[in-house]
Amino acid sequence: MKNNRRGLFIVLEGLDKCGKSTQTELLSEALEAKKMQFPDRSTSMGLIISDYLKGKRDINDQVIHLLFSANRWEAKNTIIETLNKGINIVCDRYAYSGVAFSSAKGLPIQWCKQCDSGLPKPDLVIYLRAPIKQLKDRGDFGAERYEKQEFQQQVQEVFDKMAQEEQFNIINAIQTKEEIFSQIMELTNDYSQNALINTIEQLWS
Ligand code: DGP
Repeated sequence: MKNNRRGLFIVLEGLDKCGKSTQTELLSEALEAKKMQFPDRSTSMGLIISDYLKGKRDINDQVIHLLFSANRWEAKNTIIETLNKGINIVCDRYAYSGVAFSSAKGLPIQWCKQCDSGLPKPDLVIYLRAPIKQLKDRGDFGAERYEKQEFQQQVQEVFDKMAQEEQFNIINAIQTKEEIFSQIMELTNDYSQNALINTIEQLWS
């Protein structure tokens, strides 16, 4: 999937503990892709976001959304340059998480989208979907600010709505990691063989 065309930009989305990170790891290895993750907690903005998520500091809803968004904007050039070098990107969360989590807190969807409007648009968005009832017992669910069953239910409603509007590819996240991965590979191969991969489009603009 390298040749002389630009790389593919693939985003994995879903609720906390849905298995995105494992699948991002597997897919980026399979595609020899650059692995990315938002929030990127390694930048100075990412460190503030991380403290917020861990409950070490409080920040109002609009300000934290703008920080999450800025954390994506600071990666814009890296995304474009990587794709233009013919390298694929597999990304754990992107602007769709911004809309789902911030609008579940009551911020207007349009306002949330506007902050990320103009970022590079992914070629494929894969939504790992599972009922929160089946995710809440995984790992250390509850360790971070948003990991509460009722809140995640609201986040899921926004993801489900966006899945239709934005043509997400939905995969049932209640399967073995091998089953999920094989479905992700099938989607990716299909897209890579059949889609016209032209210039990088802009998100929501
Ligand atoms: P993790 O993917 O485990 O690093 O967790 C990141 C958390 O932050 C997760 O609960 C989703 C949430 N999140 C990601 N992007 C945004 C955003 O733009 N706005 C808000 N409010 N939350 C976000």
